[in-house]
Amino acid sequence: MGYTIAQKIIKNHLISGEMVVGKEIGLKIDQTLTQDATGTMAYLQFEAMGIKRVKTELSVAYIDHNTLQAGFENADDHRYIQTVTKKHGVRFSRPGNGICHQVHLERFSKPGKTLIGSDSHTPTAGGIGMLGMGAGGLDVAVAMGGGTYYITMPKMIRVNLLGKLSDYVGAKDVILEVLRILGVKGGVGAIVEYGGEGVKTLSVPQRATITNMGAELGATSSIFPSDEVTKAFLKAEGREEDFVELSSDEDASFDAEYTVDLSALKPLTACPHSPDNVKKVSELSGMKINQICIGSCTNSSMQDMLTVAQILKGKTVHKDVSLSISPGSKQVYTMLAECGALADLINAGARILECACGPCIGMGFSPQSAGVSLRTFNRNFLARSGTADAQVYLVSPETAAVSAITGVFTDPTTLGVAPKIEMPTVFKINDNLIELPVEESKSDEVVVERGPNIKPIPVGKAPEENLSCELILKVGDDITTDHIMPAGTKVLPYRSNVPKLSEFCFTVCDKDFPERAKAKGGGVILGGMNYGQGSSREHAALVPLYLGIKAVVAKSFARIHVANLINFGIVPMTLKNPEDYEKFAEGDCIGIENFKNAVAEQSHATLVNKTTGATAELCLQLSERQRAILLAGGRLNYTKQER
Ligand code: MIC
Ligand code: SF4
Repeated sequence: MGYTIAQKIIKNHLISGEMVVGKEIGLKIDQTLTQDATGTMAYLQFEAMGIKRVKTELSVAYIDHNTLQAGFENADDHRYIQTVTKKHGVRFSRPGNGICHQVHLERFSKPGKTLIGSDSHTPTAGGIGMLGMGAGGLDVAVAMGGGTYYITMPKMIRVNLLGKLSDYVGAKDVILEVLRILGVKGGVGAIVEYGGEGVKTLSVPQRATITNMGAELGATSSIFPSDEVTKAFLKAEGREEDFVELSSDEDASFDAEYTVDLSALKPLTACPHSPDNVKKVSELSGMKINQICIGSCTNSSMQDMLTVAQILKGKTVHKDVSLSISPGSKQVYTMLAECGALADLINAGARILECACGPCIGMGFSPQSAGVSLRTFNRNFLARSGTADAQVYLVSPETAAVSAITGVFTDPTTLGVAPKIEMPTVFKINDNLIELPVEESKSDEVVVERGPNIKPIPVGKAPEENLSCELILKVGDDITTDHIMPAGTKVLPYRSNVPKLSEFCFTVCDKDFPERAKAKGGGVILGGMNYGQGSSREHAALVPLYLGIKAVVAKSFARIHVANLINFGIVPMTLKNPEDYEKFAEGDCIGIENFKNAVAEQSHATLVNKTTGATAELCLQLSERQRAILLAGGRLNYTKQER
């Protein structure tokens, strides 16, 4: 039987395990990327491993998240990343060069190769036929050191694209439609491959919009074939030699198949507070809007920006709307300036921001109280914008730009024929903001600079023989890492300072949680389905570890988060019968007899509610390697023991 695109790449990079769905496999990683909000931790961990030089084909450190620099903290972390990468062989993309996924797509991504990044939207590279996966910073550090990256062998989902997008319907509407069909848990344990005759009608940046938001499906990755369109993109980037053709075999088999007819698609929006809460824009038409933000790694390419500029040209942004625009990269920004489209945006009244994550991660542009904000981003989780009662809707650049003029939710297709944009066939290439590392022989001369904001990383402990503690927090379904460890202007500066970060842990759900956890010395958390969806931030495991969390019991977990929990020695367990969730209340005394032994070798354990006498069966779905990591109290201890 033939292979899918992802199976071919996996086969070429397989180091350990069998390609059997659900089994753990180890992969060789060709490239890594980090960003600054997760990068400081990743490089601290890389340093702790004592490896002199990265062993990947290419590793890049981007500065794009914490660029507000309201205090010294971010600038200090940037300096640390700049010096540590120079020493150890990593390229450094300076602030101002753009958002990691956009720049990586333009300058470094290669069809057929593997990439892991300490950011959940690393599958953006799937737009070019690369297998990109989000991972915790520690996993990225290990891969930089030449270590294997472990995942569960995913099943394969195929989405067949038919026809061609109509005027004013964008690639964003395609992925919103897939999210409508599959939901935020629909891609868990799977790689989504796009195929069908509609593929060739989509440019690489459009494909990347679709693979980017595969993260919101919970998918391990998403991928497109590498074809003539890919070749033309690489040629425009002056990298034609990186092209290889890639498609799935005729007889490749998929675990599930879906079809999206591009020609029939209408503009869509994801309503608050989940990317799968999808409706037609027309259903909301006329709703008053306070703010619009265009940009992020989902929708900030030259094509997106030219589309927006064409719509705004000669118009004025509605008086009650504040519009921000963040181009995705320096390449896009420069080209916009040179072709005059930037002037069209400025003239219309858009507030132009630097090419960085910005409002997407709550770094500025928080909406007014209960404000309605339309964003071309990928996440509309509760409070992520920085305003607790804001109503964030995810839309395409087309819908955003048209609504910016009218001031109300507007279906852009009601405007009829869209103005045509001229896409350049050659892009502006200038990698002057990518700093190269020093040669290995000179690495001793580089002094790594560490600011006072960098605090030691908490280290886990081996599980206790018998677990006995409090159920310190009970939360519902689809808890995101933005609930566990919020971001935004007040919190992001402390990404390298876990004690300070702990003051914000879970405060979106329960403002007393940090104090309570500290006073009680931690305990166990009970969650619902898809616990830990969203970001790759390992802080969502590190900070609970610091607060004394020993285990998390949930109905199910998100992929990257469960790997992060294990990496830091917090034991993830699932409820065998999800209804047992009701048998436990916050504050109950709970226990697991022979806990350590269960972690070491049992697939089941019994959770006892000592307050009520109720019990629940728990499943420990762990590989031998994961058990060994947990018994060592986390991956750093485990790696030290291994040497
Ligand atoms: C996000 O979009 O949530 C982030 C910020 O890019 C995160 C990484 C982080 O928390 O630093 C992600 O998606 O992994
Ligand atoms: Fe940055 Fe937003 Fe993309 Fe995360 S989702 S990498 S915060 S632009």
